[in-house]
Amino acid sequence: DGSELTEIENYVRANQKEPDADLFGIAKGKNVIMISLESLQSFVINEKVNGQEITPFLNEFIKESYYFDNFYHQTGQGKTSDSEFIIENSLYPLGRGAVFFTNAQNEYKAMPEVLTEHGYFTASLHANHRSFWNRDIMYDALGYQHFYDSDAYEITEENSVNWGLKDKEFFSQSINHLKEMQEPYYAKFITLTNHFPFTLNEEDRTIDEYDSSSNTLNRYFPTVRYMDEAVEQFIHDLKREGLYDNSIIVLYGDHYGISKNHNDAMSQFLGKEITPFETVQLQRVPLIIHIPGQEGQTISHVAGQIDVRPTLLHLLGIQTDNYIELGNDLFSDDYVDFTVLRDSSFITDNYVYTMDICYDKKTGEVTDLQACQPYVDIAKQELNYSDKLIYGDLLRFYEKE
Ligand code: GP9
Ligand code: MN
Repeated sequence: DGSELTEIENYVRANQKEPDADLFGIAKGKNVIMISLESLQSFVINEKVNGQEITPFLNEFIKESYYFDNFYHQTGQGKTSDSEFIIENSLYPLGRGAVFFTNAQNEYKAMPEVLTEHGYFTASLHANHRSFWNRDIMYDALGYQHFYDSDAYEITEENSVNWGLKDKEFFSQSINHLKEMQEPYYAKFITLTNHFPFTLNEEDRTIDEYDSSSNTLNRYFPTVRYMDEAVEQFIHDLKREGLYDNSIIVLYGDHYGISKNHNDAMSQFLGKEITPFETVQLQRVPLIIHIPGQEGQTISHVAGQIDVRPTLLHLLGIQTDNYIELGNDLFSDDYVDFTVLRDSSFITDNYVYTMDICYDKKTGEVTDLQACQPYVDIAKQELNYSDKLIYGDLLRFYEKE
């Protein structure tokens, strides 16, 4: 009811942080290009396999971008759709099921809707059937004006692999859609090739597979490299079309690609045992924000997908103090290092808490549970508030200018 919403609103307001004065509005009126990088985990960034760089393009691109190297995915069973939900609402996904299916009839105030109110054209581009993950229904609730789904692409046997259209084809065909959009636009591109089971045509494999007991992990590296090349090609095309300098480009990993089932092989690759602490650290995915005219910087704040929306809206010069968001602006001077994962694990600047164990973040050693205790209830409360908002459809009661 209304009183629950008031309690949550008070909590949100109490935790809200002032945006950075210099960066607020730095990208005002620019196009926003979001790129969802399928199953991309941070452990491949600046790493090699068989002596070869895995993501040579991204490794260069992060040097001229803001790169967040302690950024965690917060998805649950809804996988890609959960990542979309978190990023566009600054709310958590659900502990069970996919919110895209279970609560698509809710009232939201998602980023596409907010940006529409600020004169943006908003679109999602993804070469899969529109009903997958219930996107056709949920995108209306999120306020998307257009969905370029598989019908908007030329998909053949030759240009497809694994789940569908190859990423390089997807991006090159997407350029035409982009050129037709009214500016400024918010365009979200969802890649697909680097998806389990990571199959790739021989001619697209430019680095060798890894050699371990897990064929899944072995195949992961060449498909990650393929996606890296696809993004490189896209950035190149954006420059060629004169679309690069007028756009803020946000790239993020949607969720993990390598599950715990491959811990032995993962342990071989990383050269260390995969403890519960390491499992949490493996939930890091890249977040890269490229702003024209800004120099690159690596930022090591402990952060999560929930923080993308306030960060981005502030860069665009849009105040967020009237919205119900559970994340915070990563550029705020007052940003607090604290991120909660969907399974109630959490990370602070000093500790990692998971499976009722408290770890020292710097050493990975088990430490006194008391050290983590103050945050346990806060983490549960965050998730609880988010669940209440979704299950109670509470945003329908929320009306603010
Ligand atoms: C499907 C794509 C992949 O459209 O988003 O979904 P996933 O299995 O990663 O959630
Ligand atoms: Mn995915």
